[in-house]
Amino acid sequence: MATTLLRSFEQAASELRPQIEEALDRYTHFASGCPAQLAESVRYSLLAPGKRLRPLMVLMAAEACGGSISNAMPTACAVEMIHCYSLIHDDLPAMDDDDLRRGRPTNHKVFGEAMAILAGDSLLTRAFEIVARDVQPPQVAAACCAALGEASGASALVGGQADDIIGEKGHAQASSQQPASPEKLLSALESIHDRKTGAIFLAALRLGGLTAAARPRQIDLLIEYGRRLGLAFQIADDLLDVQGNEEAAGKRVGKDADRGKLTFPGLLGIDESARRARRLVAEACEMLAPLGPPAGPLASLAHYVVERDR
Ligand code: GRG
Repeated sequence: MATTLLRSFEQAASELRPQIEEALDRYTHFASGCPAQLAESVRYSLLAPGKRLRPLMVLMAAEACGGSISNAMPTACAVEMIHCYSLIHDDLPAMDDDDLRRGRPTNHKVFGEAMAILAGDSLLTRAFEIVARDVQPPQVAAACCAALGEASGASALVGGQADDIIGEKGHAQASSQQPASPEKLLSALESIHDRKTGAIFLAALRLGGLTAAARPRQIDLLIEYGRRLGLAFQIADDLLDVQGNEEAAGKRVGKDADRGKLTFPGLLGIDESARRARRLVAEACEMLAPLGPPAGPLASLAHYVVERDR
């Protein structure tokens, strides 16, 4: 079953990814005020070989609700741009300080810290420009902008990142004092990931639904699917950091343990984490059942998320 679903994910993704790449390329030809070095820095990270999971989610969610790929494409690109901005900024020395991303040296290693910050800023702002201008009708564009702003703002992506940074310092101090209970640590970990990873996943699914003029019930189902998918993705990401291979992953592995970071395998062990991820995927797919065959690609994506090696 899972092998069939994985094959069907590869097939759907191989049809959609070239369309996503073409649109991302088109959307990053900036007007004449943009310095060549800044454009190069933006395109270096955005057009690097990412998995394109979030834009695939937008497009597959739209299809699951009877919408079209062409209507959903601007929001798919906007979500990928916000994701890419967050990776560029996360890799900076002031944040996670990484030197490898998507199999290449990180943006600041090539263009310098200032240009990396500005590339992230350009991607974040371009995302909203594209949605406001290219999504029709205007009420849907406004709803998409609001959902994107919420998911990438201080109470979600940025807030989760801030808590992660605050937590890393607090964790180091707390480990010399009274240790927190495993339940408390698990709930703190889930809260950070709900905001750092989950919020953008949910926004991707919501935006896909909105561009397809989905009914509220359809959006609710996508969100319930997305909650479970987001957590499964994060558990899989933590497992890859323990068991993965740097060449396949295209980023440094083993760094969570090096930094004493709170992770799912660290709290639950490898086997229980893997079981939990598979259970979440099964539950996620159950949520899609009422959407019928058009939601098949989303089900296959959920399986890919826990089976992937990068
Ligand atoms: C700087 C505001 C700000 C936020 C940073 C994205 C992020 C928040 C941190 C990155 C570190 C991390 C491990 C995040 C959680 C998982 C994640 C987002 C992994 C990368 O996503 P993939 O695997 O990457 O979909 P690709 O490169 O394939 O798009």
